[in-house]
Amino acid sequence: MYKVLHFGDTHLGRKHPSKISKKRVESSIKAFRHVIQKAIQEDVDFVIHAGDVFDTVYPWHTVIESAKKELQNLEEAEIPLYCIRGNHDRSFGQGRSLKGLAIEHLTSEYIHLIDPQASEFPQNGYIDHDENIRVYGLGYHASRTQEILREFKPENEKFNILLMHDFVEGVTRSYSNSIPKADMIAEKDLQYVAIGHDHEPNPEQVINSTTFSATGGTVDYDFNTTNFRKTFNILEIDEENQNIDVDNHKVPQELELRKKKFKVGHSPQQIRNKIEDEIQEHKEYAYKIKIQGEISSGQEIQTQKIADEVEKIDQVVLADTLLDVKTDEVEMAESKGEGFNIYEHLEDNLQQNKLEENFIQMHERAENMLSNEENLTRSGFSLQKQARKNLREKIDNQIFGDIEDEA
Ligand SMILES: [Mn+2]
Repeated sequence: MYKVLHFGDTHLGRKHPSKISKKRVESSIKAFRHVIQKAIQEDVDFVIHAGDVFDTVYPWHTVIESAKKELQNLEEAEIPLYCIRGNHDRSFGQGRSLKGLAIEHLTSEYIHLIDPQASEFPQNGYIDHDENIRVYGLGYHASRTQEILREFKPENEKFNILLMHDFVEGVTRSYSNSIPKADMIAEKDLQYVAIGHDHEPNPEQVINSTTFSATGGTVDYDFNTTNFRKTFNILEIDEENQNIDVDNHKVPQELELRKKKFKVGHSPQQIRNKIEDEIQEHKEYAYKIKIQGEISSGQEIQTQKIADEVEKIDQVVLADTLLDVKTDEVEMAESKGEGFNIYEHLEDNLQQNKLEENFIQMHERAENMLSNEENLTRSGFSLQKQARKNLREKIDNQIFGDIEDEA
């Protein structure tokens, strides 16, 4: 029997939103600490991390130091960690060679970065934990992942675990046809597939005797629109009968984003009182306050005063006020603080005609492409020609239907 801890998408050093970057960075480290401490308490045999250890290849140097400190506790408990490179753990240097940076600072005999090039998988893509368990690791390889996995065939008598970092159709959310499919992976002789990349956790699934699990992240990534659970798994593996018990646990958050709606007419003080009533002592909060309703023309709502009043509460580190009000003449939507928010704009304006979901997906797709440095020009700010073309085609498809299928 083996006990294993599986987590991922820890995004250490995540700074967004910049107004509370320090709090956010601390919160990413606290979540990481919580999970590592659990591994030690539970005395697991080893830990697996499914990618995006760091949020960026250049985090604050204190972030790398903190990560090392937490991992040193793991090392002292003699618990090995097997991890892979997520899309946030990668960067490309001259000649398109892969550079490691932040993640490569994590060197110790107990930390194993399984990091094969696409062409090296599976030969250099695994580590034998011992004579019973083999851990395959495939980092983020963008559109190549599906093809790499199609060719892959584990040939051994061991209990095989695969760490991967991508969406998987049939298990996670999916935005494209080029992502690997769970059914295809389930044809291989794999017992457990640990999936990173999707920050929304998905309950484990057994397909053709392969257990798939995507735990999601340990911190709130976008800190704006989504509110996914933050989780990790503790696995109990019976390697002889190839049986796995998956126990999903919550990662507590000491910094929480809350959204709250108020009707027009509440005073800043009233809003503050309402919020004060619901906060807990040992936590910190960022509040997004939406004021909704109808106002007569000329009537003003003091968004900044509301934010200021709410920020007077000790545990509130950030408050933003958004207006969603109607007047007789024009519809207004004004935001204070961080400025224009595309998700909220889409949410507010597209609900009625059901385009909302489509537009959010398009935006997410563009954002995903922009977060992959392979798609970017030298400057690192804009998409290369080919990537632009791909994006345009995909968006065309989304708007006008799948043209290829009709041909
Ligand atoms: Mn991620």
